[in-house]
Amino acid sequence: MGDSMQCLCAYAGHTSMHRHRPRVGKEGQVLHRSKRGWVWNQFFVIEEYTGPDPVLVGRLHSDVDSGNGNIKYILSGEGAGTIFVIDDKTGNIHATKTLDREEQAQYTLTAQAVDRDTNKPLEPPSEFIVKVQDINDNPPEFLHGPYYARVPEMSNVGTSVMQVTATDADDPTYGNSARLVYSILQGQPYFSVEPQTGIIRTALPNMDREARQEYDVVIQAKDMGGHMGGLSGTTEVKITLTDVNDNPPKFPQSVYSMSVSEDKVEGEEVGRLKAKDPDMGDNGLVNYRLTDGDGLGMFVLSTDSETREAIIKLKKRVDFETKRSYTLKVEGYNVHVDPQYLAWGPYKDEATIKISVEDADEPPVFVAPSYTFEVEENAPAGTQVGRVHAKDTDIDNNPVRYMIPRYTDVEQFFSVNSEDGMITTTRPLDRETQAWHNISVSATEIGEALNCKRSSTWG
Ligand SMILES: [Ca+2]
Ligand SMILES: [Ca+2]
Ligand SMILES: [Ca+2]
Ligand SMILES: [Ca+2]
Repeated sequence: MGDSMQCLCAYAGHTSMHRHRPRVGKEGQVLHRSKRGWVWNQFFVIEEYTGPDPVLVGRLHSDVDSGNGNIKYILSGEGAGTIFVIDDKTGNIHATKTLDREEQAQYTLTAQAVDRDTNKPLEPPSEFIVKVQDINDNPPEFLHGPYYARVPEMSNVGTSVMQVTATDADDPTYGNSARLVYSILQGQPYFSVEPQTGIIRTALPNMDREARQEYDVVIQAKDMGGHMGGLSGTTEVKITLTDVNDNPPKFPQSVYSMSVSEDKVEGEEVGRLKAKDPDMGDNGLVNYRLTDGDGLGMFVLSTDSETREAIIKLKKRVDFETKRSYTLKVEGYNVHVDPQYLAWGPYKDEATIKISVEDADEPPVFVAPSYTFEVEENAPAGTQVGRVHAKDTDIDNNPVRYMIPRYTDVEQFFSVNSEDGMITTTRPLDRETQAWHNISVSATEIGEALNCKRSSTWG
């Protein structure tokens, strides 16, 4: 066997379509043995081929084969005898199964030509590779979707929200089967996606969380460079706008009317008001302070930590007869202001509170807290002892009626004129028996249940 005879050739089957494959005559691919080894040593089989007959992968041929059947071609290696079968006479290699490149992209096999009778090698064994040629049979997939992303409201157009990435199981090194282009199917005009990178960006200025907080965006990845006929996959991206402080507090009314009765004591609640702020958390937190008004000394302001209302309370008791109305100016302001949105401020609002003082029906008051009268012993019944006097302090100035409660003068030594308060004896008194009589007189406003008792002491 001279060198010129040492040529084992192989011819490729019809389904091989690799564009880099050198053309060798009309037969197609051939494995050609030279002195230094196989000139090229790859077969190509297209994946997922589902024709009626087994695919002809290629053909081994030795130059020493004269066609009389003396040569036996032997195939060994990955898939030999199962996936790849060889006709040992003709050297034809067929694939018996459908191949999936994404499962196994290539097979390493060994070709041999031996003498059919002696089994002596006519050629040294040589390795070659069957490459499974890609077709675009895998759509892009977003393995990590659905996605959740957050971006501050009012972000500038083009602010990056997040990057989504799809994977494609097809061959990235060959053709466009795995060349992906991203597009946005849902979510315009608010958001956009960069076709090459999958980076989602804001696309509209002044997106306002207080108007709308959630966006359901759908991103598509398409292979074949996004062209017609490509396969595609989609994913959902839930985008939430996060809050910034872009709303100043606002009192719903500019003037609030409240009233307080003069009989209320210090610390009593007079009224509440609340400024609205649609922002969230600290951005919507409103504090209050009294800034002005003639009621500054009479009222105090506190804040209900739960309802965030301003509470006006009495600092001192008010008196209807002295002053009947007060004014307060209340400011509601954001504690946490974002310097970026200062121009939309000021982040405060002012309201006026008008507080009217209500007249309370106060009981009549005796002119003196106590009275001391004298009367001689043995003075006849009906002797005038003295006069007590109580006044209604209210504006109405109702008439007052007097009486002596029975328990303060059990033996009824005295009587009082119910209209003018004159106290008289009912019988002569005996100093040696009792030198002092302590009695009480009550004064009652006509038509009211209020009364006031003042003791009248007589000795
Ligand atoms: Ca594929
Ligand atoms: Ca693909
Ligand atoms: Ca705010
Ligand atoms: Ca906001």
